[in-house]
Formats: sequence, structure tokens, C-alpha cells
Amino acid sequence: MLKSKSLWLKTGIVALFSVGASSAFAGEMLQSGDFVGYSFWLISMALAASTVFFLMESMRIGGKWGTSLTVSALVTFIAAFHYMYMREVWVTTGTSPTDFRYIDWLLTVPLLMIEFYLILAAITAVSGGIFWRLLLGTLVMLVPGYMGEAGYMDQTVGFIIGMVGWAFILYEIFMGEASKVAASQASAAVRKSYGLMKWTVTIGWSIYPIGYFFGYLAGGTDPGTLNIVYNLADVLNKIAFGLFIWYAANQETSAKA
Ligand SMILES: *C/C=C(C)/C=C/C=C(C)/C=C/C1=C(C)CCCC1(C)C
Repeated sequence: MLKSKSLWLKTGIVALFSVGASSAFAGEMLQSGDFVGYSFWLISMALAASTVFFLMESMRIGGKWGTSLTVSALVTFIAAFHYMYMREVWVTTGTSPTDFRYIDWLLTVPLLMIEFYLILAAITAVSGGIFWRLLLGTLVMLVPGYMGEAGYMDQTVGFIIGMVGWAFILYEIFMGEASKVAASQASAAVRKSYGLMKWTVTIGWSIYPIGYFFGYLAGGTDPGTLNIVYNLADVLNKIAFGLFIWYAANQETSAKA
């Protein structure tokens, strides 16, 4: 069992890197001095490396925490791929890879929301309603945001509806059922990681609507600045977010061993 699992893991990792490498050489090369391009490169590699780490740790730790770590690996895996394509768009056209960003968000943000459900489900019985409400909030936040950025909807209206979706998510994790379960039933380690995740969704996530606001509603920013800011935000919101879960998983399981 373990042998075949690690074989799959190794095959997957090799596949990831070969796709990464082939996409890296497909088009224009990175130009010296292109700092936005550098940030796409650095972060795509950091995401790929994080994927390997989360997968290995999910196998080592296993059980219910293994699932949370696998989901963290899926987030960084999906993002690593998108970063390779986004880098390509940036390096060849010098424009924002908006479509790739939103496709990435549409997949990774619901997975990040599942994590709130999973870390609570690892310690106690929780209702699926937590997950469904967070998913609903995600869609209300992202779909109008995309429609605004891509010109299918008025940019201000898209922004306002998106903000309502985000507020709904924040309500659930600060005052809703999820927060009550975390406060009453979680161990110290889970409470700590829940708190870090909650503040990431508040402060780390605020970078995207601020970028949207300055980029579209307040006169416009240059696409280079906007992309560096989004890229750095993803390091916190995808890699560090996964590490917060890893912290709880590690504490909980080593406390028992
Ligand atoms: C890994 C990617 C993440 C965590 C992306 C998060 C994206 C957001 C929090 C986007 C939020 C937006 C609003 C709150 C208002 C409308 C515009 C958006 C979509 C940029």
C-alpha cells in the first residue's frame, strides 16, 4: 500500500516538473530586469516546492489531517500550473493574465474554504452547512469580480456584489457556526491555526479587492505593480495558509504520539 502510494506520488511530481519545464521553454524568454517576470518565476517554483512538501507531509501524518494537507497540496499544485501560464502571458505580452488568475481563483478559493471545514472536522463532528455557506460566499465574490474585470458587467457593480460575498465569508468564520465550533471544541493548536487562517482571509485577501479598486475604480495602476502585489499576496494566501494547517496537523499528531 505504502509502496504504491509513494510510486504515484513520485510519478506525479515528475509529471509536474516536466510540464513546468516544457512550458518554461515554450515561448519568449524572461528578460533581465523584468522584476514582475521574476516574481512569476519565483512564485511558480515556490508553489511547486510547497506541493511536494504538503504531499509528503500528508503521507507522513495521514488520517484526517492527511486530507487537509492533501487539499493544501492541490491548492499550490493548481496555482503552480497557472503561474507558469501567467508568466508566459506576462513575458510575451506585458499585460495582466486576468483570465488565468480568475480560473485559478475559481478552483483554489473553494479549496481554501474547504480547509476551514476540514480542520474542524478533524477534531469534532461539524455540519456540511459550513462548507456550503463558504462556497456560496466564494461564488458571489468571484463571479461578479470577473464579470467586472472582463467587461461583462459594470465594474463598480461587480465590485460591490463581490464585496458582499467576501463579507458573507468573513461573517461565517468570525461569527457563524464555524467560529463557534472553533471557539468551543478546538484544541489549542487548532484554535491557533484557525485564528491565523481567519486573519489571512481578512488581511491577506484584502489585497485583491484593493488592487481591483485602484486598478479599475480609482484611475488605474500600472499592470506591473498590480501583478507583483497579487503575486506576493498569493505567497501568504496559498503557501503560508497551507503552513498554518500543517502546524496544527503536526502539533495534534505529535502530541498523541
Ligand atoms: C489564492 C487566491 C486567492 C486567495 C484569491 C482571493 C481573491 C479575492 C479575495 C478576491 C476578492 C474580490 C472582492 C472581495 C471584490 C470583487 C473583486 C475581487 C474578486 C478581486
